[in-house]
Amino acid sequence: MPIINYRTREINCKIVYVGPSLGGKTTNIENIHQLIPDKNRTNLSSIDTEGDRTLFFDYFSIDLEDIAGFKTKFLVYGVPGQPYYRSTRKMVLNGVDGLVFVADSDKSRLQDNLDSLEDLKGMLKEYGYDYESMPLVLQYNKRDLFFITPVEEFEQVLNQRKCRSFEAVAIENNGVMDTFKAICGEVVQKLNNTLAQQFGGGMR
Ligand SMILES: Nc1nc2c(ncn2[C@@H]2O[C@H](COP(=O)(O)OP(=O)(O)OP(=O)(O)O)[C@@H](O)[C@H]2O)c(=O)[nH]1
Ligand SMILES: [Mg+2]
Repeated sequence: MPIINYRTREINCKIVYVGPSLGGKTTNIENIHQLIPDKNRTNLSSIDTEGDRTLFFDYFSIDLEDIAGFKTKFLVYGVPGQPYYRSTRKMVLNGVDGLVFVADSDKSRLQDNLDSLEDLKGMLKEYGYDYESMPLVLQYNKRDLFFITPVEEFEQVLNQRKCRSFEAVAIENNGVMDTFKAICGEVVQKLNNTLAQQFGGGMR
């Protein structure tokens, strides 16, 4: 549920990139950040990284135009994928409104993708969030590699909810914005439903 502050008339929607370590979450976030005009976004903080591996989290926010008199922001986070950093991942997931699961298409990492999804479901449950109704988009990244998990297999084992999914090559900025737009759309749609329930009207 997005944070709606009626006094300051602000709405914050939190989008979190999850998935196995080295799957491409930070690469997605860096590319999105670069494509958003400076005036509409904060700097990107990649807090505590070691080489390619995020040890804390990635974060930036985007100011949208005022919607229905509310200043609306998307807060974009990327968690650390390494199993060891579960407590940090869980902290970042607090208050999440939408998820992008970045899967690594490298065939040898199929089990890591499955483990990461189970870990995610477990953390959402611990917060009392409903995985089945949470806005979620899947991204099958690294389609440029030679030995890759076929999309049909990913759809069967990772996408039982039949969410929207995208193939991507994040290092070439391929599929990155399509994925991001899809999750933004889902989050706004859910926000609309919430506002409509509360006021009988929503956002356009
Ligand atoms: N071949 C290939 N490499 C990619 C692609 N996307 C990202 N990478 C590379 O994969 C490595 C890991 O990418 P990151 O974006 O740091 O992965 P991450 O999911 O943030 O990893 P953690 O922070 O450890 O959870 C980097 O060397 C990227 O350049 C892709 O589409 N194809
Ligand atoms: Mg990272």
